[in-house]
Amino acid sequence: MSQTLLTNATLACIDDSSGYGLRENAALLVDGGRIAWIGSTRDCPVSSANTAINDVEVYDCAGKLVTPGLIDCHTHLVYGGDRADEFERRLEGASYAEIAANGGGIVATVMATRAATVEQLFEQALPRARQLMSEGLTTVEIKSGYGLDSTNEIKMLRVAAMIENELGLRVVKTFLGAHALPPEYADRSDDYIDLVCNEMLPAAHAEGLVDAVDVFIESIAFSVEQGERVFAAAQRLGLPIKAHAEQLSDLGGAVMAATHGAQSVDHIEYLGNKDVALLAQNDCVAVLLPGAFYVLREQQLPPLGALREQNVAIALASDSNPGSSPLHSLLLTMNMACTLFRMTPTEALRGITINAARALGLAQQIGSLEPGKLADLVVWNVDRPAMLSYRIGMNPCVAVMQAGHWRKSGQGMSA
Ligand code: DI6
Ligand code: FE
Repeated sequence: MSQTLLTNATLACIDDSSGYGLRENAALLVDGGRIAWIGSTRDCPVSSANTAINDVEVYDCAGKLVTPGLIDCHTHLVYGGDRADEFERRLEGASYAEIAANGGGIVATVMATRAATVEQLFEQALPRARQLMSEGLTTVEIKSGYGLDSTNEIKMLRVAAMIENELGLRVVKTFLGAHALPPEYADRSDDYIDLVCNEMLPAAHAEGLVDAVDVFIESIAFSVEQGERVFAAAQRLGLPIKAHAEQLSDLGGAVMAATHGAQSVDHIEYLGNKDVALLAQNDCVAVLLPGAFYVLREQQLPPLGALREQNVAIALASDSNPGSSPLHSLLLTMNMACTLFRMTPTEALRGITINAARALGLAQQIGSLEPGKLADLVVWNVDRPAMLSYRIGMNPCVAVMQAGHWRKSGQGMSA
């Protein structure tokens, strides 16, 4: 396999420090799909003069910023229909409860998802994935959770696998059967959890479609005890677990998930400062989702000070979904995290690279620029990382490499 050498780059390596890991006038050698060497351009092990001999493609980055490929570690990218009508009705004065009572809300998306074929769901999800990819996305997590029965949860996860094949994007598939109570189980939530544990999850797992298991623990969804039962079923199958927790109230879901070894707890606006230490002790990543906070016009801020004090890894994600976060941009997610949560641009970039990789259990492979890791990287037409969080509605992505292959030809780059 041929090698690729990037020269004259401003690398944000996102190394073990808490910073960007910046290296100016740097070079990076890719070999066999992985990063083989990083150093200064002056010390390159190969140069443009001997490319013919070494079969090396050389790209002169001319000072541009190079970051790891971006990772969206929490999305609901596959679903039928949309909820623009609800958005409109709410702005005309209808309450969320009225809309839900008339068959709206999450149940509306469940009905539209059940009614759609695999092909229709795929066609609808592709532009969403492509939009995220246009801003340097190389890995995305996609959850089920709008099927709420075996057939339809499996259908959603199949679509996630099809997206991976079609786009060459790395897709992590998460089973979220316990997202909401389907209407046919109204007032029988324990029976539904039995179905999730004994039928739906084992069936999806048997098809090889489950990389992790998530549960929505909230008064409008499932209790801590019900979440614990789903986690036990996941762990019997050897699957990693994670939770949507403390989004709207403090039920204790994040603490329960962390003490059971969850990879991440997501949302956590209502998590108390005193409970943050448990996340640290259990190496559990805090995934913050500013898109949902923005759309729902939430006031309760996540416990950022305590997360920093306890050195909890903080990841950021789009939570892309048709209801609470119809967001398809990690750059805007970073800006929202800075503006709404007062995260720093450094934390924001670490949140969609190394800490997102940790939230998916993939930090040995991706999330930073280090020799040995997969060569997932993005070339940006900016000179320093804060530009990515600071500007709104500007996409400076010029080239993306996924596992050593250029995805988009390098406009503005000299080869
Ligand atoms: N939390 C959310 O914000 C979304 N799901 C979840 O567990 C909402 C999903 C939707 O409204 O469709
Ligand atoms: Fe979510």
